[in-house]
Amino acid sequence: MKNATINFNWGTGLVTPNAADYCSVRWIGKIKFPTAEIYTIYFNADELLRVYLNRVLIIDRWYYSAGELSFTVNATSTQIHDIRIDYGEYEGSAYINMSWSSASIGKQIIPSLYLYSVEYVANSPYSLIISQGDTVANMSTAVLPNSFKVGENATIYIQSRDYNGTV
Ligand SMILES: [Ca+2]
Repeated sequence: MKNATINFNWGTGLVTPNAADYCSVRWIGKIKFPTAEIYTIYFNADELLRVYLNRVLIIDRWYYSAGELSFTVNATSTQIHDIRIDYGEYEGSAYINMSWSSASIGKQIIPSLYLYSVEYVANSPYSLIISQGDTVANMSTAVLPNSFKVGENATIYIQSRDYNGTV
């Protein structure tokens, strides 16, 4: 799904096509700045949030919280930056928006004109079709190893099933 801007207020309604709570959304794209100056980028979100700019983790609030966080970018008008936004919702109200401001631009939702989508795999010969269904917790199973040891890798198998028992 492509979104023109990051500006959502779901209230207590559905965040994804199937879930209002205990869900997450990832946006991956590129961002360009219209002028060469220092920008402040604002994220106002309820509740979990991670933001990567040029593959560097800038905001790391992956726990229950809400409200606004910001960082600054010394921007040029030519460079295009990678941006990744991970958002998660536990319960209750849910929202996220992404704004910017600079000396010449008042605080505003970052316009779609400066946001670009990217494809995961360019020129792939394969088409990818994903069918989404509701996962039912009490029909799903997790298989754990007999023991865990600190410092050693462990493998956990999780099979989620829908109401029909379909894996
Ligand atoms: Ca919430």
